[in-house]
Amino acid sequence: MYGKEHFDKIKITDLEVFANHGVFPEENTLGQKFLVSAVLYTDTRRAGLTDDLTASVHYGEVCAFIDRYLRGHTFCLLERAAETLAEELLLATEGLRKIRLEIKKPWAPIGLPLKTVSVEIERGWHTAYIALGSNMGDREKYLDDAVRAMDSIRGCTVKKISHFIETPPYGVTDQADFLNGCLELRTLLTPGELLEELHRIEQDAGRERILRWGPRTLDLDIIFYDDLVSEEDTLCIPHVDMHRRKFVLEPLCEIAPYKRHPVYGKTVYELNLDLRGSYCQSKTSENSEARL
Ligand code: A4P
Ligand code: MG
Repeated sequence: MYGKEHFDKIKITDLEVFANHGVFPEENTLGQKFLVSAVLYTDTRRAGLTDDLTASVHYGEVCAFIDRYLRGHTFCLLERAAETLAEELLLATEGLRKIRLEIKKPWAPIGLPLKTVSVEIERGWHTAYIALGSNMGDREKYLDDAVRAMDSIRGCTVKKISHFIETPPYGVTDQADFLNGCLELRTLLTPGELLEELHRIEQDAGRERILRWGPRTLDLDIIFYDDLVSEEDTLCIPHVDMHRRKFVLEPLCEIAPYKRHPVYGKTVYELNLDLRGSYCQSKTSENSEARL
């Protein structure tokens, strides 16, 4: 699990559900016993102070949901049952930030005596910041469509959007001006899955990868994903060059000024100030060189 937030826990232990999951056809027809345990990560403080159930996660409803879901579906694998159930619970339960889910199968028909076999997973909501850019065609429409497309991905909700700003090209400077913006995304996707979705949205916008840093209908980059540090070539998070890019920091500063870069230790606001400083300095030194 990424991030450093701490939550309270509501625990459900060994909820018994009679269902039909398994790779053998007999299992799918006869059914068997499953035991479900869950740790629900949430904030119980307000419920603790007010004694108001609606301020907390209702464990009775969660149990009923688990029972209904596992009896209403038939999966081959415990992995699939756990994965889909965890996702459905996170989508359906307000205030549920993370879940640890274990599904045990004490009667697993493997022809050997065992106490139980189980699959345990932990899933939760993450916060990602995405930079958007376009310098071809109807730039505003490309960015607006991209915001809508991101919001409609299953398990993704756009929480904040910056204004879009006009910026001169960075890197390859011999091209049209860009329209840039940033947004905050609440997501259940892993960083890799999120990148795949962003590539699909870029492709739907007719994006062609001809020249690195070249003109594009739509560019979507992951700037932060919680406090994750990932150093893979195909996915470098935080974005490797974000601290040098005014066209990223300006709009990001509008929606997340106090978000702290997990490696440099500075807030977006501070990084933006630094960039302005160095930008002014380089302008000054250019001018002083010109005067000499
Ligand atoms: N990749 C690695 N890390 C990431 C990440 N955090 N987010 C990989 C997204 N992708 C990431 O990107 C190349 C590969 O980077 C991806 O396949 C992915 O696996 P790309 O989008 O195919 O190619 P690109 O965009 O041409 O290259 P790059 O290096 O991503 O360019 P940038 O950094 O996106 O910069 N000037 C202004 N004013 N405004 C702009 O928006 N944009 C660029 C492009 C240049 N100049 C600009 C702007
Ligand atoms: Mg890119």
